[in-house]
Amino acid sequence: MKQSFRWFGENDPVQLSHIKQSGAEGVVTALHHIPNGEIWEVEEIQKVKTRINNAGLEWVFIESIPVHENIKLRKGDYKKRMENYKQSLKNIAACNIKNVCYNFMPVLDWTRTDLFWKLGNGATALRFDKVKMAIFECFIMKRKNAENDYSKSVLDNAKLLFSKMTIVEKRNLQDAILKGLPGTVDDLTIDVFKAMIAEYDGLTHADLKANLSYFLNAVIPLAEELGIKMAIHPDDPPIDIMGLPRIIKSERDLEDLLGFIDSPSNGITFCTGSLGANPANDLPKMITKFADKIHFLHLRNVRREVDGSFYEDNHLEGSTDMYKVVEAVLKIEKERGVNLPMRPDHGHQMLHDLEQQSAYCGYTSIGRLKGLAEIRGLELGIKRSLAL
Ligand code: DNO
Repeated sequence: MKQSFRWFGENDPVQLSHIKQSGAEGVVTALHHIPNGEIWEVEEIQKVKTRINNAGLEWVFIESIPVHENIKLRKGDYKKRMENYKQSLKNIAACNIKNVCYNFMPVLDWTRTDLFWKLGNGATALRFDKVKMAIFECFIMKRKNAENDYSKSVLDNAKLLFSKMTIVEKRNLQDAILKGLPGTVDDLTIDVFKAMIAEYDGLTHADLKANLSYFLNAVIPLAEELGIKMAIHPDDPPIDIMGLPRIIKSERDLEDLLGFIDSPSNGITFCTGSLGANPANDLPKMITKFADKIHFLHLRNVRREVDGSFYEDNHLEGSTDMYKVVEAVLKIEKERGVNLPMRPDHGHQMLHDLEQQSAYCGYTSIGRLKGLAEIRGLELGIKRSLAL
């Protein structure tokens, strides 16, 4: 695996010089200052690339060139937005960057209810709590018919917890969902959020899949011509939330995606955290099955709970057998003769990072460093023992 670290650009407290010290050789980043749907100009791309190279690192994956909402909806100026997307692909290829991660989640990208959930050892983790999600949907944003999407026991717990929450706790929950997470495109208010959701009224899973297929059939031939690998990120969490359809949650969804257009450029970001939150997903089996369509790896481990909640555990613990995952990855790498870019993804906030409030949630340096180090050791051990 090509060990990498995500970097959020100039304002990221984790600097390129820190990433270099982690032992990673690759950087994963995006032009975060360019509004979603606009063209990435060569000059801007080159500036970031040069900074990364000057730090002795390589820009191994773009995460992400976001897909504009109008493309997901196939509405309004979606044709212009698709042309912009294609132009951005041409421009990154001109800078010799050939790997692009993207997602097709409506309105929200990744979602958590707790950004600083205390672990027993004093560190904090990201958490998705089903009961808190129900509180947000049913009692804070008051989405019509939201109650129908939750079991009676979750709703009962939600009512009880909501009655005890302080104003600050309610505000923190709202902020965690609407504007807490790094890498997401917008900071949203409830009103704007409701209006964005309303755009999806009546849009089914099949419709959204058709729109994804339409998008891919427009961009993948160009990507293939340019030698670019597109790698879709699975939905996180892998369930429908806010009444919105989510379509990249399971093995079946990934089969559908690959069937939309057969090309080496139509591939997957295999995120063991997102896919691992769905208990039906057998991750090592899926790695073996989708072998040559996996272009990028996000390795992290969530611990699932019975009601559908989960939190980000240590990278080698949690509900996913990371040994089996890395073993499967190393086998497909050997067969394909590739070294796949991997980033350790969400780490715990711990040690000195607990005092550094400016660090991005899930993207502090020490927690990710620990995750990377653990996975690096696991990789070495498996390689040696299997003589890979
Ligand atoms: C969260 C990330 C996601 C991911 C996008 C890719 O930590 O994995 O925000 O970057 O979904 O488009």
